[in-house]
Amino acid sequence: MEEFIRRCEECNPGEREFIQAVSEVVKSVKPVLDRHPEYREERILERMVEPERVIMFRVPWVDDQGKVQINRGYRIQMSSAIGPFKGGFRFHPSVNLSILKFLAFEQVYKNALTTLPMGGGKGGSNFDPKGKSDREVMRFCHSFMNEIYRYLGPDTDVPAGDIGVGAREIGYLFGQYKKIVNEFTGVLTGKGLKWGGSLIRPEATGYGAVYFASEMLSTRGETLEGKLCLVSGSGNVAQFTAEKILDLGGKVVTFSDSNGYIFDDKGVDRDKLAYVKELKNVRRGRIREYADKYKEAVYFEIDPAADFNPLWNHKAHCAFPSATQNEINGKDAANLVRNGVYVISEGANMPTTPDGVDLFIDHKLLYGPGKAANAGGVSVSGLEMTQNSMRLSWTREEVDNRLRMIMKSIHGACVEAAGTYGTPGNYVNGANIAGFVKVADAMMAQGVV
Ligand code: NDP
Ligand code: 2IT
Repeated sequence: MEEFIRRCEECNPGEREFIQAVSEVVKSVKPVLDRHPEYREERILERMVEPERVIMFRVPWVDDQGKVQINRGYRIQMSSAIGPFKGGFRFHPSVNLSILKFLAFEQVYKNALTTLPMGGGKGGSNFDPKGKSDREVMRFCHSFMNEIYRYLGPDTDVPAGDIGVGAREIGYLFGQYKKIVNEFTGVLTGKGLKWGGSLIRPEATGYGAVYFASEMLSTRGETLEGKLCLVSGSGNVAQFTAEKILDLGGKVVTFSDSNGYIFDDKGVDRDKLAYVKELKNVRRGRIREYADKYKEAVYFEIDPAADFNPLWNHKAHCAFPSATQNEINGKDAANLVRNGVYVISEGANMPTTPDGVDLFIDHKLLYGPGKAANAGGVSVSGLEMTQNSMRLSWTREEVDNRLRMIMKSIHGACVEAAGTYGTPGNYVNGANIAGFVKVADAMMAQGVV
């Protein structure tokens, strides 16, 4: 296994996040490979860490001053073993090959867990939508689609949103795809409700992460009622995580963005949540403004150079990291444990560093890793694809019920796989093993392709 990781590092130099994601899966599935030598014989793992296809391309566009701007676009088509490539686009200045490969790799196992037929992919650009006008975002999205459209299709590769890609960006991307291909198809998910989108898709990741936390709590005969919750981020996932926590009787005391976080001792109520949605989705403002409006809240800057994030250093029962990768390091994890947090449900992808993950597992916390806990988003994307194929749309209740059932089934699959391989209660092993076995068996059946 060490040799495998070493070779992987050699083939993918400098890809820190990708190696981090691969290492975790390799560690989890070792007992599966020991029990099933046929996976080793067929070199399943070696094949899984090599994307089926990587597309990198120039994205030129013209800004409002008439100046030419150039960004880099990517699509990682990681695995189509169990369905068309599926996974979001991320637009953020930090985007690079390593980050997108880690996301695409995790997406493969996540999508396998959803019970729906979806392969894994991820894409995006180092384009920063912050501070750009709607017209600039539109011109960028159109240019991005001018190149990537030829690799997409409702039965080939179906992207969606992620950081920096929401309803506005999906609209512009879809418009250009339709224009070029001259077909109205379900080639993207997260579409507007009036043109092929699914009810509950915006809510799905956050709601799903809370349903997953409820499932974990139910193993101890508990619910979210009365639980004190820390939420990071203030974007799509964070907002609907908070909404569902409120629905289930919990209390949310934090939100953040890349500059800082607010702590609201009185709790975020429905009105305050509506304010955050308007602040972030309409005005595209900063979370600092929350503390200007609500005097009971305090705002703290986050120092990116500090070795811990003070958001994770408050007394609470549950934590819902919903911003970005590696936002909880070893020290933050220790602070969470010390403050009594015993439920962690990851809305973000890989938000906890490996030493943090080990600490949660050693302390036997209810720790739901991203690829299980945040699978609700892509699950409802899968349901959007189904509705598009059938050319009809389900009600809110129908989609929400299916989402709840899927999260319950993912939880069950994790518990079962973890138990089968001798690590009961370890959702990291459970998610990695259950996802791996499904994809590996499909690859075995399809031969060396
Ligand atoms: P949004 O763009 O809506 O929101 C992202 C939030 O995270 C913002 O508050 C943003 O702050 C903050 N953030 C982003 N990057 C950083 C950073 N480097 N450091 C600190 N804060 C940061 O994205 P989503 O809510 O959609 O995504 C959040 C997480 O959830 C990501 O990890 C994503 O991969 C994951 N996810 C999303 C799904 C979805 O359906 N949208 C599905 C499954 C997982 P700021 O405004 O300052 O940038
Ligand atoms: O990380 C993820 O699962 C997403 N950003 C959602 C992907 C999707 O295709 O809905």
